[in-house]
Amino acid sequence: MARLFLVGACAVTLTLAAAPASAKEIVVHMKNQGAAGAMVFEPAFVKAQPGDTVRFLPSDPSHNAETIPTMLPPGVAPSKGQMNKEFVLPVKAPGLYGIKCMPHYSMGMVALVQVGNGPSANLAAARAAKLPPFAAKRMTPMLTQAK
Ligand SMILES: [Cu+2]
Repeated sequence: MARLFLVGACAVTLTLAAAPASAKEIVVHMKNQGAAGAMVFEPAFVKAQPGDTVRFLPSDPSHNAETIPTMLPPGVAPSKGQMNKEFVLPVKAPGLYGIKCMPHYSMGMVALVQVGNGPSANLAAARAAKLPPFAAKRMTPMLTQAK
């Protein structure tokens, strides 16, 4: 009986460790028209904590979300969502994650996800990344706010 109780207590501990009570779900819409203009992620600058879920939704057609390889925390592999499909960005490692929509990258359709409170290990690298001019125009103010 005592042994069963211990096993139960361990299972509860493991469950709590896997899914922190504070884990949040953050939704980013992929839109043809938003407050910041045409072809936008909304919101475009997102702050998350490790273990949160960042969900990119195809609110309008003809978009995708994928990581910008030069704007990822050290050791994080690039990931890519399909066209017109939801994309869930894995945010386990702290740092900055640059996101683009492939068809509208040159039109400035980019987002930035800051995971953790900073300072991000890849802040300098992310600021140094070369982006197409319209993408850089939207990304630069977000990188200025990012820590
Ligand atoms: Cu797009």
